[in-house]
Amino acid sequence: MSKTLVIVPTFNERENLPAMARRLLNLPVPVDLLVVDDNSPDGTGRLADDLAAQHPAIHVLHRQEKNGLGRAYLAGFAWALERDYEFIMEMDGDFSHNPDDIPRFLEAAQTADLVLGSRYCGGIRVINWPLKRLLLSTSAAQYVRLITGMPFTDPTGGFKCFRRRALQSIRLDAIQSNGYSFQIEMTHRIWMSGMRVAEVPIVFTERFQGCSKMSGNIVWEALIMVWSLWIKCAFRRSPRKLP
Ligand SMILES: Nc1nc2c(ncn2[C@@H]2O[C@H](COP(=O)(O)OP(=O)(O)OP(=O)(O)O)[C@@H](O)[C@H]2O)c(=O)[nH]1
Ligand SMILES: [Mg+2]
Repeated sequence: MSKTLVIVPTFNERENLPAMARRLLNLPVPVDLLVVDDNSPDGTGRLADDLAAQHPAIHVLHRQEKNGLGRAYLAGFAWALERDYEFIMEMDGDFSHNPDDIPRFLEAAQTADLVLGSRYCGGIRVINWPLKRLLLSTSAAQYVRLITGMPFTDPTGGFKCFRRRALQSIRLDAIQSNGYSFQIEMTHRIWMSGMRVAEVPIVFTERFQGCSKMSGNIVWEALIMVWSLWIKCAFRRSPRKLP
């Protein structure tokens, strides 16, 4: 068993999953893969089972219905914490995130509890997005920073590496949000608990295969949730100092 688990949530990713698994297994650092599939109608779950039967480093969690990215990750985190993984990663299964970046996350995680992949530190690195979507994402990043005080350049990003202790420092069963706001809420809780958070630059490439699950609801959820995070931590805009 590797010390690193890469959790990939999937919903209708059959075109991407075999290539993704191959790329992960061929990295210069050993990683295990956990596919969390929400009963994809295109048979991604069965495909994942076939891959898992061939490779001991591949595991699959099946969930009965499509329940959003956040719930899928929470199930994956619980699975990881029941085992001995030290580095627990989130990554999209549509190649928007480049698996070759994983060693840089692991290097940064030697001295951090949470490493965020950032599309926006030191410039903008997003490929194949319409201007409208880029503006939505960069404005959301500034909005989150303004309200919560979190000094990170890309708080809605979904390419991340958690140290085991970072996930253990928060109550995972209290996480409420699901879409983009899930990413913001996880980072906010860990940052507020006094853990060390680092950023590594990444290039984000919009999917070439399969279909998008982005919706207006996800955006609204994030806009509102940011205020509730700030209120819940008694209007504090900086983390507590650890003893
Ligand atoms: N298990 C599970 N996976 C999901 C769900 N929604 C999305 N995913 C997966 O999460 C990853 C990111 O989802 P995307 O569809 O790329 O969502 P997005 O990045 O917001 O949208 P686009 O990049 O525009 O396609 C992909 O691997 C999806 O298959 C869900 O409800 N359940
Ligand atoms: Mg995507």
